[in-house]
Amino acid sequence: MNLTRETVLNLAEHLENAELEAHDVLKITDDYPDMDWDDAYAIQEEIQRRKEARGNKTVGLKCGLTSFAKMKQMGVETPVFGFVSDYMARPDGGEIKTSELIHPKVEAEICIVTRSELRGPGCHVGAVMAATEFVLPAVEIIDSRYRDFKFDLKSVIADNTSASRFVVGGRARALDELDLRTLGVVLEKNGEVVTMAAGAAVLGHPLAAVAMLANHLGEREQAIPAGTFIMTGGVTEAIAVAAGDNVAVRFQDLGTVSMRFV
Ligand code: 0L1
Ligand code: MG
Repeated sequence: MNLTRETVLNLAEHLENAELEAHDVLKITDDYPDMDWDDAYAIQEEIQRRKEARGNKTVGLKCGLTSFAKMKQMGVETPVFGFVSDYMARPDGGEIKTSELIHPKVEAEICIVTRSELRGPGCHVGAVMAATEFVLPAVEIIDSRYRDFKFDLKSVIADNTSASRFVVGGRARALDELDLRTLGVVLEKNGEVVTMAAGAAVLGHPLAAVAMLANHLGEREQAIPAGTFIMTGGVTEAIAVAAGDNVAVRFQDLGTVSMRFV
């Protein structure tokens, strides 16, 4: 690590305030170019600690930048990992207040809930399959705190991978009823199809993202506990939304997840 503990705490407060007050900031590596990967995840962990100390429960883990479309959109080549908190959840078919957000975008995600612990290193798709309780669809609303979504990977990790809101669909399915690679996803905004993809867009198989997450945590001597909700990352590029937009994402075999932005 290159940052002092005091700087990590200050940057966590700075980024979390930007999230909670819905204002943008410049990417933090502009001022801290020596920040390394461990510093970035330490800032994210401090944001998580702050939320939990305030009574917000961590309710899931997220993989980001896992699809080729998203990597191309953001000009990066490595997935990132973050968490979601209870207050970020919104009901399927419900409203999302844009006044609480900076510049939201939506992405369609295939998610799982684990039945048993996953621990890296050496975690692979087969191990994730064995540990999957069920699969369910979701839409993530990302909202980078960085001006114009301009960031580098370390800055975005520190900013909890732009986590902001998420909507989970109500139809869970067993993994052996699905082929996650060919599972089609169609994203509609205001009744028009704006993007689509199949599950294999996420690292060839969405569960590969979960294996990467387990291996990432394994390097930190942490594991994914049984019963964890995990978002595997957007299958398509993210789509910008504004007040007045209606979004519906149709997941093959998993139903539709919808929301309106007000
Ligand atoms: O969930 C995601 O893929 C977001 C990763 C962070 C980058 C972004 O804000 O697009
Ligand atoms: Mg995402």
